[in-house]
Amino acid sequence: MKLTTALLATTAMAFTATAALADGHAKKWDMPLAYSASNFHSENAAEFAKCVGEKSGGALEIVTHPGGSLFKGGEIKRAIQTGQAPIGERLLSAHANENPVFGIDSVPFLATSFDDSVKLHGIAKAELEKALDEQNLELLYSVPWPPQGLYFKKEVNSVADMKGLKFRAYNAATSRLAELTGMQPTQIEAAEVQQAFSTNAVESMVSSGATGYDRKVFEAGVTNYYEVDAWLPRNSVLVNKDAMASLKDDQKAALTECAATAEASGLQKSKDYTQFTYDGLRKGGMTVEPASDGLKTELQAIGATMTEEFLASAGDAGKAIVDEFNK
Ligand code: PCA
Repeated sequence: MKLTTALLATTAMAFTATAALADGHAKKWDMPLAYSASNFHSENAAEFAKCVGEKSGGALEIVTHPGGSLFKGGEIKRAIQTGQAPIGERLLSAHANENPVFGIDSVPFLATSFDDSVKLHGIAKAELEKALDEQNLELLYSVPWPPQGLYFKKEVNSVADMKGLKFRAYNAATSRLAELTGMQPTQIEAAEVQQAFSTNAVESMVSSGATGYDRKVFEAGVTNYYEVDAWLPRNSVLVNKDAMASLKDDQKAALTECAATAEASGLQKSKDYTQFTYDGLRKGGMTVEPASDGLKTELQAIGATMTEEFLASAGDAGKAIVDEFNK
């Protein structure tokens, strides 16, 4: 019976796909991703792609390219804007230089938990969509990384202990954090993080347990992770507006439905991955612990400076989001 049902389903799918092929509206979309295939964002995107293929009856096939294999993280947004890729995933806060509101998820100590992250995103979403629309982009779904903490190759108990360290940054906020703690920032893609640590090109970074675990930084001389819960940056799946407009209703419906599912399942994966990766870092030989109260106090003072800087740069729109969030 099972076999018959499966066969029927396959036949139905093949039929729809044939219909899409016959009138020429079947499409294949390449989807660049910056992070490794085993990372939860990439796994989530692969499930999203499968969902779209099934829901559209084969009329829209999405092929994910993880690990920066098609476009590197830093190139993905532009590739989608210019139509070189119809769809892709990007850490939007790395583009805060284009529009400060893109950096809303990386303001230190504004939104520090998964619930906060969902709340802040809900408030900021309309403004983000407006900014993206001006760039020929549409926001399909967005998933937070786990809370951000600090990685070092030594024990660190204060900001003074960080002075002079070479620091791996992933956006303007992380570079600024390094400057304010006396470290020397360089932007490096997650895909190159292990290499950077093992060659001593960097000695520190701020990131989630997820990225340290995915990149096995404990094999590159990293010994300490301090839980700071400074913020939860988001990966956003973006679509080129012209590519979106070229879709038929069946394809559009599949995309939208699967995006809603992916936003929910991605959030759950991120939550589940947090403890799992802390355990993984420990198994790799690292010390994983909360930052000391003293260090946290110092970091919070830096966070206050960065919040002021964000408000000064992001204008009325930025202030309205922060005020609404803090209400
Ligand atoms: N990992 C990404 C961004 C935030 C995170 O947790 C990275 O380090 O590039």
